[in-house]
Amino acid sequence: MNNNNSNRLIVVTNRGPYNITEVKDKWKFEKTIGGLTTALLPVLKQTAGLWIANGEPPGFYPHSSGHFDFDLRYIGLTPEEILGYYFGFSNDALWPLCHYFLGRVNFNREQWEIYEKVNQKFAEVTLEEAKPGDMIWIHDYHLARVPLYIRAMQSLAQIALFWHIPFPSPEIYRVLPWRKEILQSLLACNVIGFHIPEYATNFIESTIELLDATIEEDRVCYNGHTTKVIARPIGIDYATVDKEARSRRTENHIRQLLDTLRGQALIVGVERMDYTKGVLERLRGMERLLELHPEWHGKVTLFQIVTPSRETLEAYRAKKREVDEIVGRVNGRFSTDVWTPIRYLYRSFSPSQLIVYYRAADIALVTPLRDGLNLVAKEYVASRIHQDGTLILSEFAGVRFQLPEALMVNPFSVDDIANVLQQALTMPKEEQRRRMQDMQARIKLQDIKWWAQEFLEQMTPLRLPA
Ligand code: GDG
Repeated sequence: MNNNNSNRLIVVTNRGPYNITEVKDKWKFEKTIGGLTTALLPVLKQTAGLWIANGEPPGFYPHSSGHFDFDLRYIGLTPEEILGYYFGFSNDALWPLCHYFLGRVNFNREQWEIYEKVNQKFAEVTLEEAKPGDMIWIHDYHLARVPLYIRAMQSLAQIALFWHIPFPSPEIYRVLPWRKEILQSLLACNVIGFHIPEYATNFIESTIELLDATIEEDRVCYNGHTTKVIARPIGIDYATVDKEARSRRTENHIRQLLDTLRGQALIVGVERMDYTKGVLERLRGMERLLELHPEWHGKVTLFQIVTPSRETLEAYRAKKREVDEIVGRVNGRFSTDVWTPIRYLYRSFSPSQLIVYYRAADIALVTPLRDGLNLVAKEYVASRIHQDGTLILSEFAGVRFQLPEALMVNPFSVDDIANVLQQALTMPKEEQRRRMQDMQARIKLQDIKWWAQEFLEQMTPLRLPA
């Protein structure tokens, strides 16, 4: 429980920042993987607040335990709850819907009811911890019903929510059977944030169309309450990435990696295994490049890192099988005694290992079919300490607005991917530098601290320490 008198930041997320296990009577804390953890850890460290999430073992882990600089409370959910709320309604309904994959959407009333129950549980735990004046910052589509439950129990609560994935156009959104319930809850927030103006506009238009809400400047008015809607793309911890990219350890690992390539150009792709990330299409694009440009045979390698994700869902297991198959096909077609065009790494890496790949790669191929923002693109840019290298970026990633100097590609077009790869492989260093410098300047300025500050400023006098 919080005995501190000052107002504090309470972050509420589905997944916690650490996997906690007991090893020889001692707690072992292992960082979890994903965009949200990467982004929020530095914010929580700075504000010394409280992080509430689903996690095991349930309980309260005070910052005084010395493991981290903030308090942590884990809610233990049952396997049935996780199945219905997380794998079910969150990732088999909302996730595909918001990423415009209507064919993959699976609506199920039982899962919705479990989602409701779990969201209510999150709200109750949050109010057990929150004191008047604390700022409650909820994250993402897993917890869309939490604001309404909190508001019903605590009418003066300060509630913000950041939606990390796309908010689809009203035409897509209104397919959702519980479209009104989700919107009504989001409008119980004081502030709701999206990465880019397009998602904010989609949200506002949906509230007008489905709830008859009214708009006053950047606020949506509904049911006697107003909600401020803002668009701020999440940032990365630029300084930390930059420092790691310059370290001697990174330098040594890059040398070892490049030795294995003997002067070949290196392309890198990094993502969770997810059908939205366009890995399959990208591998086909690589295949097309090798068909169209035999001059690159033996001279270019794609390192495709894929982190296992949501393996309980058949859609994710099926995607992995397809990726395995195409890697085998392309390598079977083009490999020689001394060259393998695609090196496919299906496992997790540490952040510093990822930075080695970013720094070593001449090209980053970031081609999601739809992505809320995309942090990998930013991490690649931040790692380029010599200000060279080329970022190839999907037209359907939210981050395109912050990185317009990237080479844009239509990830659905295999030919476009091949052509843009050819353009990147032949881009003069001077042009690479011009583009990279501009991107770095923006990503450095609009880093994670900037994002958190911009968001928190909308709420209370709560500020990050300088
Ligand atoms: C959601 C939205 C939005 C990846 N593999 C490993 C690893 N990662 C890290 C990357 C990056 C993060 O995970 C992935 O972030 P993305 O933004 O690319 O994608 P999502 O996980 O889908 O994130 C997305 C984000 O939320 C933030 O709002 O940008 O649009 O979908 O940081 O480096 N990290 C480690 N090992 C790996 O193997 N340690």
